Amino acid sequence: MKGPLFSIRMRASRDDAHLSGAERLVDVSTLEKVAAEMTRRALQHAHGQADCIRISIDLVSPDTVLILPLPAMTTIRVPDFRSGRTTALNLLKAAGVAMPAAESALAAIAGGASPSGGNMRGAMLVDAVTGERLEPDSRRGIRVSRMDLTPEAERELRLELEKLGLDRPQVREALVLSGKVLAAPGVVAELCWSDDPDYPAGYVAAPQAGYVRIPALKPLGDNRGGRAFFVRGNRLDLPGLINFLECRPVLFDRPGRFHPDRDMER
Ligand code: WAQ
Ligand code: MG
Repeated sequence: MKGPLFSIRMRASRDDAHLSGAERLVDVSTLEKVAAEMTRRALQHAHGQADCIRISIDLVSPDTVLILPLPAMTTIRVPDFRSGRTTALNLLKAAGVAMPAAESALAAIAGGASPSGGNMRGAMLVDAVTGERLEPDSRRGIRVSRMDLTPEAERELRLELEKLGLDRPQVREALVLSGKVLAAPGVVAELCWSDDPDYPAGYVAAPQAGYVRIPALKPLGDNRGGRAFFVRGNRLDLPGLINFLECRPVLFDRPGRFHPDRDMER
């Protein structure tokens, strides 16, 4: 990467409902290419073609960029999505999330976490002890932005993922997003699954466990998905946390460790 970094963000909607979004941090020589890729992606989304696509580009001030390694990654094999959800709840519990809080967040994602019953554009913020939802706008949620891989880290990551048969944009983007979420002050865990009806996988991420993939967290064909960030701490600075997640530029300069696949515990 040469010269100053730019944050480039895309969001696409149809009939005012969120369709897709993307966020990258790139140098000026890459901006046009990424803008074109984002446009194509918005037009080809599995939920349908967008009628509104917004792309914003902002210069990032170099002294605010945090440089981190990606989290470690594991896959836990599960026979079906119900076992996947049980596995997710157990991982959240191990990360310090109270079981009722984990269960209610999982149920919210499963049922469409926006007040309209649809998917949120961003993530829920959930109190890990009480289960209370803390995001100021529960339709929009918290949108994590301004994070990316360096080009070298991207090459290395793709080589490693390729060996595992996992070199897909969904996996790369989710790893990057979870890496930023785990670096946020007060976050103890994340739960996520895709909103793409053809993509049933999701993950739980936590500081100790890293990024734990779960190949099925919903039935195929289901177009609901979402994210919950679990937070705790008696002096939690909510505005500071939201500002970090939405605005602090974070670049990942190397992959984390890759642990062998495991089978779910019975
Ligand atoms: N910030 C906060 N929440 C987001 C963001 C973001 N930048 N992007 C998406 N979300 C929320 C939003 O509610 C989406 O509906 C939901 O997450 C799912 O987003 O095989 O593809 O982009 O290891 O559909 C995970 C498993 C795939 C990958 C996740 O998410 C694997 C995925 P999607
Ligand atoms: Mg999606």
